Amino acid sequence: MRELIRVAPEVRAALREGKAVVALESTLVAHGMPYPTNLKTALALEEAVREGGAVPATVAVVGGQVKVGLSESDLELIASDPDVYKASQHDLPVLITKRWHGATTAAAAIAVAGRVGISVFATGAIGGVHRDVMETLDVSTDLTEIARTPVCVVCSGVKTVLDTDWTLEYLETRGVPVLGYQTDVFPAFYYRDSGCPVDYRVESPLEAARVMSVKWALGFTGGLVVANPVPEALELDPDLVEDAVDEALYELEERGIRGKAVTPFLLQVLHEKTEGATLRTGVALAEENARLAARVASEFARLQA
Ligand code: PSU
Ligand code: MN
Repeated sequence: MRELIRVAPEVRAALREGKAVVALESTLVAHGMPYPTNLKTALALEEAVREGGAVPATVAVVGGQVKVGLSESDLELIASDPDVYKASQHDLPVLITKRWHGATTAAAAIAVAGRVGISVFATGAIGGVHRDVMETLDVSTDLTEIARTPVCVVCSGVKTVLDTDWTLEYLETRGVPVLGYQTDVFPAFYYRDSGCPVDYRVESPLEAARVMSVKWALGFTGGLVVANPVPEALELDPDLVEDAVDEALYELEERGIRGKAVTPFLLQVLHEKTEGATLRTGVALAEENARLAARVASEFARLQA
């Protein structure tokens, strides 16, 4: 049987030696922003992980093979090929069978990270419970995957288009600790305060790494969320964002868009309505998260040594 998951030599060596590795998704690159901004962003995220002291492992499906750690030509393909599929966890077996290309969502990247022994993942903001969940039953697989795979997810909260309260309820139900990084409130992606408190605040990467170690030492399954608010200097005006969200949700309804197209469509409309402000802030905060994830991964590696 052909190798289903191919781990890049640098990533494999780091894992073997117990060094820090951070997994990154690629949907954000393929379906979240235009070329070539997206390629630059992908490279900047990897660079931020290195600055934080870890090895980056961007996950994607290239010609039906899951790759953990991409070459520059893989990144170029994922960033520029219009036929790259948005691959969540449930899409992976099909994409492999059909030998297609796929950009992995948070859910798929976390699932793969868990399979190969990577303990920390970073993205901008995760998926969650949609505001129209009562009609659509739309809950992102990101949440179910975090609940079952032992990976610490560093993000700036959930996407602004979602219902934050319900998403936190769901994570609580599924036994996922949510830690505010130097904050008492759960962030709202492009701005710092969603209005929802977090149960626990951690002050340092080491404290987050300790909670991870203890959760898994107890034999508990599943992951954790470390919520890192966008830096104050970069945060957008909540009213500006919420107005754009209302308009985006209205357009979504008008066009009858459903399923996996929902999140990319909403983000695209936000970028347009805010004249690129959400795009710029989204890129900047993802870099911050990649850097913090690398520091958490470094502390975790030290605790395991
Ligand atoms: N960021 C973007 N565009 C996206 C996503 C993030 O700019 O499409 C993705 C993430 O990969 C996240 C996914 O995992 O959206 C959630 O999609 P859904 O709500 O369909 O599960
Ligand atoms: Mn969905």
